[in-house]
Amino acid sequence: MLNNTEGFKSGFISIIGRPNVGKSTFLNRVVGQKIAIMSDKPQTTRNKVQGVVTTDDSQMIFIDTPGIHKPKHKLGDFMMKVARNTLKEVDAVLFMVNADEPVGKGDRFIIDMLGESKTPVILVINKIDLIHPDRLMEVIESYKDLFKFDEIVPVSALQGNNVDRLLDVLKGYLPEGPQYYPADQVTDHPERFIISELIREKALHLTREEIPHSIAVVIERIAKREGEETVDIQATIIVERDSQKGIVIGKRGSLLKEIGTRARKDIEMLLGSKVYLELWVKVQKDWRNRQSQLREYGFREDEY
Ligand SMILES: Nc1nc2c(ncn2[C@@H]2O[C@H](COP(=O)(O)OP(=O)(O)OP(=O)(O)O)[C@@H](O)[C@H]2O)c(=O)[nH]1
Ligand SMILES: [Mg+2]
Repeated sequence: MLNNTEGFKSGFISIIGRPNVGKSTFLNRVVGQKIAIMSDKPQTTRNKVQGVVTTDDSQMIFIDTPGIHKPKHKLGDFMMKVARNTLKEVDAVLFMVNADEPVGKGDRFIIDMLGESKTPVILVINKIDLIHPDRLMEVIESYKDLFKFDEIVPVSALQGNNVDRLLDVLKGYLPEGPQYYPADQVTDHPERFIISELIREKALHLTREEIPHSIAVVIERIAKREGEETVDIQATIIVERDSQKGIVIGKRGSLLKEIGTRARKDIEMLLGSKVYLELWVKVQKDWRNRQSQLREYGFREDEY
């Protein structure tokens, strides 16, 4: 903790919602840097990802969480525990929904969860760019009576509409407190984790059906070349079946190459140096249901 100036506001804010509503897009938008991966596949985020936003008179620590869904694997159980546990330790909750979808069973489930806590809850209606402005009132109405929301704020995380207003509103709910992180720090996640996520993101974007969900990425080695600006990275993409391995590698290695090319660009942006990325693919049968594998790939319950 760096100081405890009077009048300075700070706090932790959980972003919670169904898969795919735009939680990670919102996090990246407010911190102004890509720290959480995004995709149009549900259940993209698997761990909690913290993003820090510091202004002259406040510091907000946002916690992006895995989308709430019915778990079908041990990995899913882990993801739901992560999302639920963040609710206990925060000063405010952003409950995010998609303006372009009707209230669903998943939303009601989350609302029941929120009922257990005394923390302020702000309903964030995201993706307003997808609906006609005339429909907005109707969408707000459909949520208004489901819960005693402290505020309802419509935004577009993708385009940035109304995001500043949401931050202003949110500040009003934060207690006075210290600056927890240095002003220039945007996340507490190690680079190693973000690098593995960026590789996973490209694999998600380039595959379909069950494959995106079957992928994990393990970084084997990161080393800066002596006397050069180049960083060598070796990573393994884990899949669950032999058939998936073939698909991820692609014809004569074409898909794996494309994943590597796209990931390298993002990693170079992150590290600010040239990157030489080497990717391997390995089968680990049914890893999403194996506790030991989950631990090895970084899904450690004792850390949450
Ligand atoms: N049109 C539009 N699309 C958006 C907006 N915000 C997010 N998206 C898109 O919605 C999809 C899901 O975004 P994510 O940020 O990965 O969603 P998430 O809620 O983190 O999803 P999970 O991690 O799976 O729970 C992506 O294709 C985004 O580009 C928005 O404001 N408008
Ligand atoms: Mg996400």
